[in-house]
Amino acid sequence: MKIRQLTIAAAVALATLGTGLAQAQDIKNRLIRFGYGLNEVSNQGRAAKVFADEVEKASGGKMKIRAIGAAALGSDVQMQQALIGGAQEMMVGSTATLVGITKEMAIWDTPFLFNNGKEADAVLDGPVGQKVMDKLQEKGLVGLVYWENGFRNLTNNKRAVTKLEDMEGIKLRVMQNNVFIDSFKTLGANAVPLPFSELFTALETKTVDGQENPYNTILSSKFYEVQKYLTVTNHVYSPWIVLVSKKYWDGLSKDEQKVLLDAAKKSRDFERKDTRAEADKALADLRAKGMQVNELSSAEAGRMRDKLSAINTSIAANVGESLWKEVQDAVAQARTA
Ligand code: TK8
Repeated sequence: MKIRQLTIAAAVALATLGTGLAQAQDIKNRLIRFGYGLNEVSNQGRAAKVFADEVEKASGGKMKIRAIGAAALGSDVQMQQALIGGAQEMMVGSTATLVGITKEMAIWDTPFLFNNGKEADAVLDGPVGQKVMDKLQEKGLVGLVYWENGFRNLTNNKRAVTKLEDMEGIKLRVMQNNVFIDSFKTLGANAVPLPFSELFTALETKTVDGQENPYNTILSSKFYEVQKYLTVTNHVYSPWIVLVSKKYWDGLSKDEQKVLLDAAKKSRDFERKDTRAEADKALADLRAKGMQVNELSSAEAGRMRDKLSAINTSIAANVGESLWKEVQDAVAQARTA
């Protein structure tokens, strides 16, 4: 008897060892669709793969992420709605397209809010970043982490934009968000909100003259094929946010939630490193692909900045003065850290 019990105990111990810790945890077989807008060969695609691998590893192969890029599951806005309704489990996309759902998200659209990635990380990963993220819950979304989309720069096919007046009349695609529409109207452009998934075609067919996105995206989405001029404006830092459907999240065990959150954090750390390393190379690549790149003189950059500061008042009013102040304080703190 004794020996038999021992044998069973040994077998159980071996099985646990073999499949890892996941065995002892409350983890079921799960298939999770994780949608994103850019190509597989992009910073977004690479980080989605890291996320998928981490989830698989931490769950002992039980939780599988099916990462689906190129907006094959829909644009950011469509995916957000699918998550809220419970028809899709996860996505990563722009915070800017969430403003219609959670107005506080507009704080991240403040022009020239961050000077560099270090400031962005400190504020987004800090208490105020979490607070804004948590606002999504009452709307049916759970935010896990912020990834870096990056500092946005302007491209167009009409003319080299070297001064404020050059923006006049340029039909510029912007994200579906009032702060972006107002920002570019203020600068004199004709702002046209469109989903990212329609952007390449809109540029190709000349429905719009230009757009603005980080270097990495201009490269990975091949906008250089349909855009001649690039102006280094760095006018705003865009985060991406990794989201889970709240309906789906609430049905997961604590262990399963932890697998997703831990993997999301690992993917974030990878993504920011990768994105920054790529951004350093992307501008040279875009030049090599034939784009005509120009920087703004500091006087012109200053004029643009001054014009855009008019937007701040309306952002503060929309997100609430106290949140506005909290974010300003957090930025100031990150700046002196
Ligand atoms: C990709 C978008 C993109 C964003 C945009 O789905 O819409 O211009 O910068 O990264 O989220």
